[in-house]
Amino acid sequence: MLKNPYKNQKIEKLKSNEEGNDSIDSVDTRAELEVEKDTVSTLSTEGKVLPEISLPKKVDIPEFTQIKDSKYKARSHKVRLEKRDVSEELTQDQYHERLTELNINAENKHYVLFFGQPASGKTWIIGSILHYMKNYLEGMVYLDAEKTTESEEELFYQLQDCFNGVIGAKTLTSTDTKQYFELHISFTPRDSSKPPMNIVFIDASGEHSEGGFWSRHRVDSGKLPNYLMAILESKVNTKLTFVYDQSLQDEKGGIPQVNVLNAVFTHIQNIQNNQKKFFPKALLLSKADRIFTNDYSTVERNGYDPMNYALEKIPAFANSFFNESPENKTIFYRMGTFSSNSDLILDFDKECPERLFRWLYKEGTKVSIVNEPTCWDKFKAWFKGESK
Ligand SMILES: Nc1nc2c(ncn2[C@@H]2O[C@H](COP(=O)(O)OP(=O)(O)OP(=O)(O)O)[C@@H](O)[C@H]2O)c(=O)[nH]1
Ligand SMILES: [Mg+2]
Repeated sequence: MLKNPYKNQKIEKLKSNEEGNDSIDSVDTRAELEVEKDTVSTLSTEGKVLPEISLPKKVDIPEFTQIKDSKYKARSHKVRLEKRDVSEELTQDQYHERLTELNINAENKHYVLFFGQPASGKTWIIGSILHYMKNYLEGMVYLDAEKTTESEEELFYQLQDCFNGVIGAKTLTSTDTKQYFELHISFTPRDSSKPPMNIVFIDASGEHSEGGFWSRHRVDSGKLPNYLMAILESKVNTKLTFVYDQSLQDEKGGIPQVNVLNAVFTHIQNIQNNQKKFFPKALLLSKADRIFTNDYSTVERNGYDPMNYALEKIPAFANSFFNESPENKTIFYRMGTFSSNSDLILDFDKECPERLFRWLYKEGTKVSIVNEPTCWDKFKAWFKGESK
């Protein structure tokens, strides 16, 4: 049998390397060890003498120094988180760490947070905008797997399956109170004159919005969870959406929807005042297909204007919301036709997801994704008798 004169030497080196390294390094080292084991066992099981094999090349000593150098680490062995566990609040150190991490390259990060009661439609709204981006937007859109946990990747494909009408797609369930999802989406417009945008959709459970409302019967209530606070207090660009679903009945003994929105809005005001900053905001009147079928008379009475509708339905929230800034937006948010039998979208309607995306892009990059006609274009159009 062919003897490997460097075998023990190499295993010793690898072992010491493994002891002194962090988990990612250890994975790399283990992978390297397995390669070594394979090679040796193949040789020994065959039991042949193969003089031509140039073994010294395979176990070349300089390889060890390469393993130590991070430049040469195999990227495919990077360990991914299974999920972002928020069953417990971040400790002071974790919070600090998280803030620091968020603040790196903060000006190029665009976070979008969705607040609203459980079952108000937050996850589906995220799904609809992702479906719009993937299928209709002119540009390259992908989930940045490097920054994504396994359960986020799963949710991303699950959402797409729902909107693509995949038969047997896993049904979307209420967002777990013990975890939250960050969907890191990279968008590069086809029009190279428009800036690319890295946009992160935060899907948190409605219970975490509810937690913002103080109640003597709920332990630790009256504050937002600190994993969300870290985003709000960091320097990343953050846009906020408040989701109101008129079809949800306030439960007896539960927190009325308008109180949840109000409580979150108040926390946001405190952060804005403390840090002298302003978050762009939108109020999404969700499940607008239901609004139009079940509450049409109110819509009609308010001249089909979502702002007037909100002022009539939830004045305690809407009044402050619209008086805070004329830039605060609202929309009757619909995404298509839903089956009345199951959680199935029969026809996708891109209008609202498109409007939401355009607003997010404009707020984030200060550039409109659509080319607005210039005065000259308008003049030419007028001259040709076209209306622009
Ligand atoms: N008709 C109709 N139903 C919708 C619409 N959007 C969501 N739904 C339904 O509303 C239910 C709740 O939606 P989710 O997106 O899971 O609600 P959520 O706000 O994420 O809830 P939590 O994760 O519990 O906080 C789902 O069963 C959806 O099918 C809509 O635009 N129209
Ligand atoms: Mg959800």
